[in-house]
Amino acid sequence: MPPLIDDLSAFLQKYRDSAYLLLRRYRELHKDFLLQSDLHDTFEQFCSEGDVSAFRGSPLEGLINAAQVSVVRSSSLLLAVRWSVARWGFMQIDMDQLEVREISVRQFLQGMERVIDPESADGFTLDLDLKPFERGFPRLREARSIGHGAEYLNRYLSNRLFREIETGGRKLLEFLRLHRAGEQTLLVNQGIDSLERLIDSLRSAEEFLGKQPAERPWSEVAGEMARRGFEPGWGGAVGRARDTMNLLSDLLEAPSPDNVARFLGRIPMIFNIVIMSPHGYFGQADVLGKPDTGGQVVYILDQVRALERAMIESNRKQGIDVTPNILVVTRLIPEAEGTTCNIPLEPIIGTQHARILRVPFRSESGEIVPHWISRFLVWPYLERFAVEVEREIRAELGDRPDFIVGNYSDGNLVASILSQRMGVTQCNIAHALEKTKYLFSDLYWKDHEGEHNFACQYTADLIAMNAADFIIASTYQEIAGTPDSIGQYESYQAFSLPGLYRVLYGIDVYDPKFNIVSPGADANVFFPYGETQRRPNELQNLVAEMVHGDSLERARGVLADKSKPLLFAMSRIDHIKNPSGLLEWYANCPALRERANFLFVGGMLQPDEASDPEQVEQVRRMHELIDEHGLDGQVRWLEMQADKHLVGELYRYVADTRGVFVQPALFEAFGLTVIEAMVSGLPTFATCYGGPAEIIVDGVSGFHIDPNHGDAAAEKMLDFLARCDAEAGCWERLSQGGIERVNERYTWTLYADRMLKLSRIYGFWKFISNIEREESARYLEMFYFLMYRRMADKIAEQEAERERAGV
Ligand code: UDP
Ligand code: LCN
Repeated sequence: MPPLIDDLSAFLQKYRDSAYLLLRRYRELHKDFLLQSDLHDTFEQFCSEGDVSAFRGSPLEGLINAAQVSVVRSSSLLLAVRWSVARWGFMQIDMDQLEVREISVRQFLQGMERVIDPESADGFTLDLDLKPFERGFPRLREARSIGHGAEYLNRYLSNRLFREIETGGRKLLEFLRLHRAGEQTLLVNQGIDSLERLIDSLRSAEEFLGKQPAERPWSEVAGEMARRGFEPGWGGAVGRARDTMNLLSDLLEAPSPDNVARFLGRIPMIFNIVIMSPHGYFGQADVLGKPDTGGQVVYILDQVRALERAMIESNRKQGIDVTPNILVVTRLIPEAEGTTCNIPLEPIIGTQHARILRVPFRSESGEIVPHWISRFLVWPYLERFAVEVEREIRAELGDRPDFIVGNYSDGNLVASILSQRMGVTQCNIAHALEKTKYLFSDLYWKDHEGEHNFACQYTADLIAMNAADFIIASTYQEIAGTPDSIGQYESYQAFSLPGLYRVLYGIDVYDPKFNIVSPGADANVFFPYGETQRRPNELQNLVAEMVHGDSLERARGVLADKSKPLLFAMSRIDHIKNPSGLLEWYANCPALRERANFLFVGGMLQPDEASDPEQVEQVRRMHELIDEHGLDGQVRWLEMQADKHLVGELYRYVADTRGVFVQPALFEAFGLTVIEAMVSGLPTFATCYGGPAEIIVDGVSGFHIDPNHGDAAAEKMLDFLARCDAEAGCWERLSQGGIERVNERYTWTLYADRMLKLSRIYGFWKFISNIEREESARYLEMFYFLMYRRMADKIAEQEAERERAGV
């Protein structure tokens, strides 16, 4: 609970001298910005030194503990205070007068801007504020409901829609009349032209169907049903069709969130899906490890297979003979570097009809861009790309799609352009937002121009987040963080790009558009080590040779004592993944080195094969550590492995050695490797920053480690391995805990069912709320044209300049 300003003022006045001394300490840190740790540690230090017992449990301590960041300006301390999940307040303390007052978000942001760009802070700056568009739109109230938007929306819809049952019923009928599959009319035909007619026809149809055997196919009653005004889509057989009609009758009589959800969940609405993923190398083989190419590709390919299965099954149940069509749309790269990224259309393995459609990036003059482009530089191409994509998908599908899914900032922006142009329901998936990865990357956006271009990216994010009908997050923390840390989406609520614009209200994580739908791991590839009959012998031998063999081809280090368990880590080799951090903890812990070998799979062994300076640094550092600590007999480093069946066997092989998996990232948005390792039966130690903190229940299905405290992390691993020696069944308990956790929560079947349900619920919601949404759409359009486009053009100019200069 926020302390009342009056209580705070009274406290500061009562303990004036001590409070003054504490605040002086903050000034003496001589920093413009104080982080949570600065505020907290200084407070603790101060309390431990003097007789200030009154500070304990005081309103001042409450304030300091909740403050996330503060700005020190002469005698003022401005604080951004997070009272609870995504509930913010802003305060100013006069450190001389010891007076405190509440300030607005604008005043706080201006305070930050004054440090960086005083002229623009006090000048006339654009305030981006989407709050006025909230009018009348529902908002969740409880932090625990965040991420369950669809459930909330069902409650809201059943109330709003049927507040006046007649109006609600008519609206629903209008919606039902929209549905078609190609030329085929679905659900209701022209014969049902009023709510009264619908209710009568339903009665008659239910009575008729009630006399038929449940298993009788719809085709045999289709004629009778059409006479009553009903077309296919109610059920493949009489039993299911009757059920669906009962659901609708119940809903028209007494709507409840449950029957709204169940009825909408059955409506055949989605036959054609477009999934946007422009950047990187999107392919089915030999792409992982290429720049900007990682888990997102794995996620989408698995997602497509699961969605197609679920759509086929749902069509079958509803009695619709339509083949679902899924197109993954990505960039065509003529200089494909040994991948298939130069092929315009490619069937997706393991599906019946899904395809990858590749469309090139074009320069302003229309020429195809031949080479790969970093994800930080794609912005100038996206609008032209979107227009060409629209033409291509209409040609491929013969129509507009029913549903568009965006991925990452660029894919989400293109999805919102297409959704707007074609009037299609849009969903966003972030995978990883960049904003929380780099401290103050918004405030210091100018330092990132040319390389990361975050200002343009965050602008695209704001547009796409607000345009999306719904947003899928892999975990709760991705949306709203934890009680102590800020969520990735939450960080877009209020921030400033000094000199460009200031966001007073960018996105609200209490918006019911947010839903948690977690991905899974491909169950055909990643399965428990104990399922020995499923494990191919040849792969087992190959993996044994790779890990415990002596060949140094594309490998470094040969394990001297092959009987030890393995500490296994696998990731792209970059700064945020922190493989060199883990190697350093291992190197500095002799007991751990004694107890286990270290296996790292990822990246490249030669720094000159790396594609960016961060990678070069990681590769160099890994070699340096191995040299410095003489680790060649205890460490085996294999270059990244692109064959997923081999990777699946690697996890299981490590489990055979009674080893563990370690994921030491400084921050991990979700972490597919974490669930792959867990479901393979490997006890997993993973970073406490990001998704893994939620995936793993510490001590039950794995362990959390803090990458900022490597010694403690190494101790935790050592302690576990020692316990496994002393206590029979200890390793197996954790191994089983991980398998169960993944099977319960992280499977593609769960994912696809929920995703399809959401697309129907939000499709209906979009239909109902279309008029109100137009207002914010116009505002966003303006923002796109006046802000985003300008920024994208600037990046294009920068790049052209670099090219001219031959950089
Ligand atoms: N991966 C792989 N070979 C490697 C390294 C990683 O096949 O050498 C796969 C891994 O199995 C996982 C994906 O790449 O499916 C990485 O996804 P994650 O979400 O862990 O991280 P990202 O790379 O997306 O940040
Ligand atoms: C991107 C990341 O950084 C990972 O944390 C995710 O697991 C991956 O995308 C798939 O969503």
